[in-house]
Amino acid sequence: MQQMMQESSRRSWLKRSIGAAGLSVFQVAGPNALFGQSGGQVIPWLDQPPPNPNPANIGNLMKWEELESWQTPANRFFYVSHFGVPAGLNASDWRVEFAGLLARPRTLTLSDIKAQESHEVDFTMECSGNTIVPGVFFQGAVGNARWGGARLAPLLESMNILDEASEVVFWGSDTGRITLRDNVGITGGGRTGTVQPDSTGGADLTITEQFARSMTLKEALSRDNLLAYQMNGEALPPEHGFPLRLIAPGWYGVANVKWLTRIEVIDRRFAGNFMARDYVSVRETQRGNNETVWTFATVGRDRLKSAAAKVTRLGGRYSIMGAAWGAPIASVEVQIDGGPWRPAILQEPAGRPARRQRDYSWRFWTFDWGTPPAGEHAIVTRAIDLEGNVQPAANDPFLTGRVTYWESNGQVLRRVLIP
Ligand SMILES: Nc1nc2c(c(=O)[nH]1)N[C@H]1C(S)=C(S)[C@@H](COP(=O)(O)O)O[C@H]1N2
Ligand SMILES: [Mo]
Repeated sequence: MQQMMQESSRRSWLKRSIGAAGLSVFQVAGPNALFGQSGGQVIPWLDQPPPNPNPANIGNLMKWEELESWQTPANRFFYVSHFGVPAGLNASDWRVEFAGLLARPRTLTLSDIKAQESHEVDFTMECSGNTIVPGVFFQGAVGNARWGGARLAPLLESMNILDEASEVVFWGSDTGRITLRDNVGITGGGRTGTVQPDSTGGADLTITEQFARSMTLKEALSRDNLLAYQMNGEALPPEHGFPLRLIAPGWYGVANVKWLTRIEVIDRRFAGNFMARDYVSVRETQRGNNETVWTFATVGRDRLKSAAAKVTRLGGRYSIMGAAWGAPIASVEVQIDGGPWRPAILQEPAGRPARRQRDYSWRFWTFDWGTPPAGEHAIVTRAIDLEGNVQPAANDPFLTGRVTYWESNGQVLRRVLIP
């Protein structure tokens, strides 16, 4: 992910966007009943995202102009696999070990998990690396699927969680080499680590680390968390965690550990690579008299967000369509060329299930733009959740205080040229 932003610099982006502007209107026409439209010609955004900078580990990034279905087909759902897809995934001998502070720990097969009562949750998953630079850059690492599996909480509880337990670690089977700077201790590299002197007179330690993420025990025991083996009613595809993954609705993608092999209950904070070094939001804040305080927070729960997906033209009239997610959505508003905020209409597309205990899936919305004047226009949207929280402006001090790009849920500005 680090690499993703470096290579997606503003400058290289701008070059490409000038090229894209020359295209003017292209034809991505087709029926679009989903957004309450019978058809229409899609006007491509002037600000196109850069190509996927890391195709080995990131794929199927959504093209917003092509957003058509409320449920994202599994074979078009983005994936982020930091260490690639593990080789030799096999359902028949898959085991998930429950370990640590449990009085009656067990190791379960996939059949054991499937023998539990099955549940489904519609959950829009977004990678917290999805990032905006106002007006220029937006990534398509977001999708909505119906995940199916067994509830985690009753399984954990059946193994008698010990009193001192406070945290649960979810381990994937995938591993990668991780370098810790200046970290060589008295035992050197251990059995498998390698030690490399660095330029500052210290030494770097490189070890093989398993992908892992943790939650507090209370968070892990949420009734919504699933040990999932299904995506949209089918077995999970390999790139999405086959045969078993954690689905933690309401959390950013990184918490949803794929290729799950071990669930460990511990009595302290877990500080693995993806909790404490990567996927850490760093912010600079001012306190009192020019005192600068840096804060560090691991990426956690989803944040309220919306984006325009596309502008379409039908019979001389223009519409804007998009999505809102990250929290239960109350409304979405659209601002054009810095004018007043105006309400969009929330859609209830066919195929959307009756409301369940908590809604974790995106809402689509439409906005009747009428007949805007020819020329370039800027479109900004903001979502408002059921508690009245408003998606922050891109220049909100909370967002601009950050020096990392994680959890960029600021209002997204898109540019379009009306011919
Ligand atoms: N084991 C494992 N789980 C993982 C990852 C990973 O690299 N390894 N990537 C995480 C990240 S950063 C994201 S955004 C989501 C993406 O889920 P998907 O690939 O099914 O879309 O998976 C998460 N779970
Ligand atoms: Mo991610």
